[in-house]
Amino acid sequence: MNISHIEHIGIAVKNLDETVKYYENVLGLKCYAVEEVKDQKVKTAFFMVGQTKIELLESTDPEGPVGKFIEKKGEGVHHMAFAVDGVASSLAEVESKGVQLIDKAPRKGAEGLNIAFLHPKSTFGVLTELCEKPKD
Ligand code: CMX
Repeated sequence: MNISHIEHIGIAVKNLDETVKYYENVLGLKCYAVEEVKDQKVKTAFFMVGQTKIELLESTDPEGPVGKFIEKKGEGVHHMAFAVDGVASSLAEVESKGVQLIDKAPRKGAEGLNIAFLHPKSTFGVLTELCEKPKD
């Protein structure tokens, strides 16, 4: 598998608007996009930090992945996403090495990326996302 960089860090928050204010007014970052990802039951806000993004995640449904995470663990770092060359081939490789997949095949995520998640139970506690820009 070829990881080029950390594409983004996902952070679960209770209130997107309030958290965006902190990132903008205290950290001096600029929110460049807000997007609802309906099938993931989240509203997201993005900031660029070098070549890595911060993705804030507010749940739109208490039964969604971020809603359940906040209920159990509270706000905080939710996942780490690596930019890879070939999500499908990377999935096949990590599965062959015994890692449990959440997504068996790439699917569409925020910003139109092809994404797939690895289960935190087999990645030493860090929910891990592999992603890449679709090749057009
Ligand atoms: N990081 C680390 N561990 C996590 C976790 C996270 N984000 N979310 C859940 N877990 C842990 C739970 O605490 C639990 O641990 P214990 O068994 O020790 O209590 C374990 O994983 C399994 O949890 P679960 O309750 O059985 O399963 P859930 O129904 O909570 O699902 C997960 C967990 C990771 C499979 C699910 O959240 C998932 O499929 N995530 C992928 C999709 C996603 O997170 N989407 C939101 C972001 C979308 C985006 O970026 O646009």
